[in-house]
Amino acid sequence: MFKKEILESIKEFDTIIIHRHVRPDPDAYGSQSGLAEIIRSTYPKKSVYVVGEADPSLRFLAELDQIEDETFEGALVIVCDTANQERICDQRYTKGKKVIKIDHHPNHDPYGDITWVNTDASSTSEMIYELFRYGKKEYGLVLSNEGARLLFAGIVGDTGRFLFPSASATTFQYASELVKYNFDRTALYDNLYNTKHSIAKLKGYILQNFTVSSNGLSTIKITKETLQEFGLTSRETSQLVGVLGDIEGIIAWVFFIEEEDAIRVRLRSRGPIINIVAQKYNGGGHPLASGATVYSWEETDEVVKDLEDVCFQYQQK
Ligand SMILES: [Mn+2]
Repeated sequence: MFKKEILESIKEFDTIIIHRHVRPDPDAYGSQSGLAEIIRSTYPKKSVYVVGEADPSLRFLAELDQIEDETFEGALVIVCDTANQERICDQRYTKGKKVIKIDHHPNHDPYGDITWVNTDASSTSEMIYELFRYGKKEYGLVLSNEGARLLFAGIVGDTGRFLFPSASATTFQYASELVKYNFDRTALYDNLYNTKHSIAKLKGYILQNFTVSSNGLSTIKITKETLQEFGLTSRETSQLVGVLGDIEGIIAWVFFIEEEDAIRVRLRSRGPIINIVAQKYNGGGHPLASGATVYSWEETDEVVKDLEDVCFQYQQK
């Protein structure tokens, strides 16, 4: 139903502007640019733009467009992979005539004129591929090799290379269809999983220093000084959060990364529902992978206490 409405809107508008979340990841880039690629290939006469702040480490996926405010007048705006309005990168999305939300995070903020949310989807890129499959015949949608590369990258990124429980039979089916397109998968993986020396060394530091509580919680605190010592920014550490995922006895873990004026909280779990804790501390996300923000080290102790409770409850089951 939503898919039909979305495709009708795409057909109707001449200018389509596609957004995604701040601090983009491969799924944000993949769904945004993959959808743009489908629309451009299908309707060459339409003006399609992808907007938001660029992330240099994801430039191999796509280049973004710089557009004037006026471009938004009468335009269709599609926001991919973004649960809440504050996280939409480029807040001019409100200037469009119609807004569509396409996302796979819990729908706490159902913004937009059309909201298509599927929390069972591994990634928004998977949903975009589903949209393509749905409209292939009736709307004559075209998916180029480049579009397939982008969507595949998004799925790979959000499933941790098909490792997370979110990778369903549908995910594998779509992936098997996407790899039939002609793109260089090896080059894509090389770009996605190319580790800088500084990141590799911080990874070593984390693996040497982690601890585990009796409830199975591991807590990692990375201060500004540590970041400086390793020559890294807070943003660059995001790819390290999975590093404790396969360690015996750890059922949930949290990274506190000190930034200029806040402490970023990255939460991961192998069972306990941790997004309820994230929501309590200016954040949110998926039940087993979410993020939050606190403003002092005292507050991080509160977060740890809440997480210990959640892990304790989980262990009682
Ligand atoms: Mn995503």
